[in-house]
Amino acid sequence: TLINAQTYHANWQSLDTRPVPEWYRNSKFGIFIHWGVYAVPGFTSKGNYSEWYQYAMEHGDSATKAYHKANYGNNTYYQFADHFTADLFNPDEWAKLFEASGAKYIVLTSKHHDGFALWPSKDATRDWGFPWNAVDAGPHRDLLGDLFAAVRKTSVHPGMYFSLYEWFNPIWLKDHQQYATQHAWPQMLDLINTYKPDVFWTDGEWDESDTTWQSTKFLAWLYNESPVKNSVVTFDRWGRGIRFKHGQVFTPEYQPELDFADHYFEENRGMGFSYGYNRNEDAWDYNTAQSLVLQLVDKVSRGGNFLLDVGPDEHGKIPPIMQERLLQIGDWMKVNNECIYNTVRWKNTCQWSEGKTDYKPVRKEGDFRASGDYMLKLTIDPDPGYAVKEFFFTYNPTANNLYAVFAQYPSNKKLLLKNIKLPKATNISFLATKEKLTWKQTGNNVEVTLPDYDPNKIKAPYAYVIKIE
Ligand code: FUL
Repeated sequence: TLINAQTYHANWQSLDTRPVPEWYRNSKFGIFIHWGVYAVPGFTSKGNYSEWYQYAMEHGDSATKAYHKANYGNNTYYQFADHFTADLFNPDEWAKLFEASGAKYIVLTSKHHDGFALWPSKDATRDWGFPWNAVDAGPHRDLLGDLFAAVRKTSVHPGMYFSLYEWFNPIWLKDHQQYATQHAWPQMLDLINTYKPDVFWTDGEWDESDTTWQSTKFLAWLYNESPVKNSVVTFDRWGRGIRFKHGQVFTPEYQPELDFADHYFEENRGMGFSYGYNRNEDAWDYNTAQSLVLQLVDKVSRGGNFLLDVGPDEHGKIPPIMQERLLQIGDWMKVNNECIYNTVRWKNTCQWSEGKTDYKPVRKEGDFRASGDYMLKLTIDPDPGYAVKEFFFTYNPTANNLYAVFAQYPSNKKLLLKNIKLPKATNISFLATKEKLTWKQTGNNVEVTLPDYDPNKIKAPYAYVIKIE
């Protein structure tokens, strides 16, 4: 589909007809990066977002206030910029790590709600009245430009997050409309024209209407005239009341229970509870590799994408536990990515206990931001002696291949796919080793016999895949 085959008008009716770019739909997996001055304290109480440090400080969050007092006395949030050194930042290493994870795009915070710009935004320094971007202050380096350049040497698409509002910007505090016109709008044009991102992920929209932000005017320009009009993907955070209603890709945030059969979506979340690095989190607050792989598969089986966040520290290092998770996902992807890339939602997204097809992830009791094993609770039995009946399905329409993904390897080596009729000539294989499997149709069901499980043959035993072609 030619994305620019038509002219888009500055209203949702027209803008909503723009197809979601194919490269993005086929990519399925992206890396979110929340990096900024908030990485210096890198703190919040468990279950909260550390990138909200300044807000928590100013609005009297007791844990943040106590932490700040004890470690930084009367220093202001703005003084953190001096310690945001990025002295160990190696963009080529980051890019290689992202590529190794199997992700196909990144979304870097060009600017979060604190207004600090990771690129040399003259609008930032001018409107704040002091150096407030990564070239004028802190690392004195165009962090965004350098990461984009590195990523462009790989198979990963460069993209950025952009917060429309800024909590304490002097102009915002005075007049929202003036702020939108004088500050946010020129910054958006600057970012698109200078860095030509393939992903433009707005946020911080909720305090104003799409009229104040001039969202539809911006999108019409972006889709019709901008240098990325053919490639760029956008989302649904464009003004109060717009999310989950208008815009290109819907953005559930720690909301795994939401399903969008009729609209493209991308679930985003951190590996623990926060987006920015939170040094208060422990190993057990992080999702396991298996949980993250299954969450990716869950999104993909519903036809969506998964945007998984990392929070680098103030030196520019991605915390090793996050690196490790990305590498683990990558190990799994190397063997199994065929069931991820270029797939769509099949008629059944999953088969759950006893043939149900309406499985929904559940949150752990009492947790707003469910930790990772919310789904595993339902599925993982380390050694089921019975036939496994729980699957996620993904479908490649071009090749006409169906994939069934399951999380436990049964000791009796049996799988039972319910209500599926397969032609006699169907081939079923074990994706990790390409071994051909025997199967038989019994009434409405298909019984598959797996190979003997040899852990040496399977590098990343987080989820197993059979290919039905
Ligand atoms: C939210 C923000 O407030 C969070 O800090 C984070 O950036 C998330 C992706 O979007 O609405």
